[in-house]
Amino acid sequence: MSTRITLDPITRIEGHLRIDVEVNGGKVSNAWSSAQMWRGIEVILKGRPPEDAWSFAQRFCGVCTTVHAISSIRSVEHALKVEVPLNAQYIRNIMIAQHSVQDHIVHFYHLSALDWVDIVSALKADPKKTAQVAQSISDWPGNSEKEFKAVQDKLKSFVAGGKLGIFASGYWGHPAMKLPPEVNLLAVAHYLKALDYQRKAAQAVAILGGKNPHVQNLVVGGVATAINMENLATLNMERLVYLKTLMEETRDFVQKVYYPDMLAIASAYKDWFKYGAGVTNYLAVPEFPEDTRNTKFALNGGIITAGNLAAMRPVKDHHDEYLINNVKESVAHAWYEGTSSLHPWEGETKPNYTDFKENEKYSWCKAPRLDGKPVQVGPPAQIFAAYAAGNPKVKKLVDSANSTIGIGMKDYHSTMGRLLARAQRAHLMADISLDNLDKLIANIASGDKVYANHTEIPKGEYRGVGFHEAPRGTLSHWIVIKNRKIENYQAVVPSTWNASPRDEKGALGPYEASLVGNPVAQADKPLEVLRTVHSFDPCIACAVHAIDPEGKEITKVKVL
Ligand code: NFE
Ligand code: MG
Repeated sequence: MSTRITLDPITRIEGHLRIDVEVNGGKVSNAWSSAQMWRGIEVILKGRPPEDAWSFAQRFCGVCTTVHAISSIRSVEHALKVEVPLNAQYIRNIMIAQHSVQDHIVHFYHLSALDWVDIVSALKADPKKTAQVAQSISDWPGNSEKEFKAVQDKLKSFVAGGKLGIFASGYWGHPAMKLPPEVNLLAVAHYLKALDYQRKAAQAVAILGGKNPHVQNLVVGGVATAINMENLATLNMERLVYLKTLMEETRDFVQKVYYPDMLAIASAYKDWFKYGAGVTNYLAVPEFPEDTRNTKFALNGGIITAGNLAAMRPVKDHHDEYLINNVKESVAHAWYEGTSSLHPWEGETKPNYTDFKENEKYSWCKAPRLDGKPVQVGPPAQIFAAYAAGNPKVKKLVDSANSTIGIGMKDYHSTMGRLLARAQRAHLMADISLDNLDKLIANIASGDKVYANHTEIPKGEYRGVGFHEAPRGTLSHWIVIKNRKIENYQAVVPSTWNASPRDEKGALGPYEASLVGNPVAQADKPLEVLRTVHSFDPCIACAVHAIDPEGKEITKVKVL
């Protein structure tokens, strides 16, 4: 007999997501992903000046704010063939890398760790043994018995007072929770520490961007971060040194706390490398430009079909014609008029809400497809592309993790693979941030003080696309400019690719496909479903860019 479970809303994500699964014999046999909010910012952008687009577009989301500003400004620069001075590229690179560091720390500890870590079990831990475990996997100075004891005492007082607060109503004691009490206490302590370190990364973004979330320092053709080493200006030596200190602290947290914790959790839950593969076509674009025309990058991009790394098709730059020509968004099962599948430059956003109809329309999320196929985006795609291209830094990091855990590249097509690849990406981002800071300082020292190429929007018609490899994967903003105004604007966002509903051919989107085959031990506590959905780090504001529609009351499972 099959059981239908509706999880609505899924929590510990951004936005409003409903997931429906059918469970047969303790396994998921079918799944639907339904984005439950609509914003319509693509519509708001029409008719506005292209030079303002980035400032509106980054309001798609309050989580990955910087990324929409970057993609948007790149779309205008691409349309008008504007080069970006090196100082501006380095400043943008530091902002986006630090944004990723912040985003990945929050995802691991605050949004997904509690799917694997049993808070209540941490009460039974011996803090001394916890310190021994922690010190055996990392030399981070914060891992002391005193620290772990203090966290446990705090937790005990919460529980004694009946106030678990943010930790209330979790699936504590669930049979799928497997960590020993000592590791659970370690993770709870780091959960709390992570709050401080994510803030430091956000501060680094704000130093350069003027504000976080939502940076203020972009202009078409560069940045508006004035460089003046002699006087007090936006960016002087004092600010650069402070930035470096913050970025070194977060690097140490990522590499000596987050990364070892990730390896420990992956080793304890090795069975989760078997579940959650779903769509094994992947896309990543290259990121962290090192020239003025977006043709040379620190991290590789590529297209992988049916999980075949050996046949990876590199995406060498942000002008890749195959990629530009082969993206389409289907609305066959999405709450928009018609059943079309359109290229983003011809894309339409005409809402048509019908309520949840599983065989017809059931989501606000469009279904992007590459060459007609569903594609998974996100950290595994970037790790696969860079690994297959032989990127030495990526290979070294990944090979070492694989030998520690006892896995191979094929294991990354999974729920745990997604978490591991994200931690690897965070590890790389922490170094890339500091590397770009060194490059910025060296470039300024060489006498280059240019931070923008002044750009006027010309008359006529132009089309552009701005690619960016965001924390959740490949982001693209598509713009059509006509007579100095935005004629059309479409964003195809990482969570749109991954949260997408079925397309006109009935092919499941990545969330949906990844759930099929997942175990579910207790239908009223579908922890395993959450593990897989959370592994993508969903962001529905991005995916649908909310008016909450008046949803009908449905059978709900309360989830943490
Ligand atoms: Ni709103 Fe986002 C990222 C973008 S969505 S979080 O990363 O773009 O997937
Ligand atoms: Mg869109």
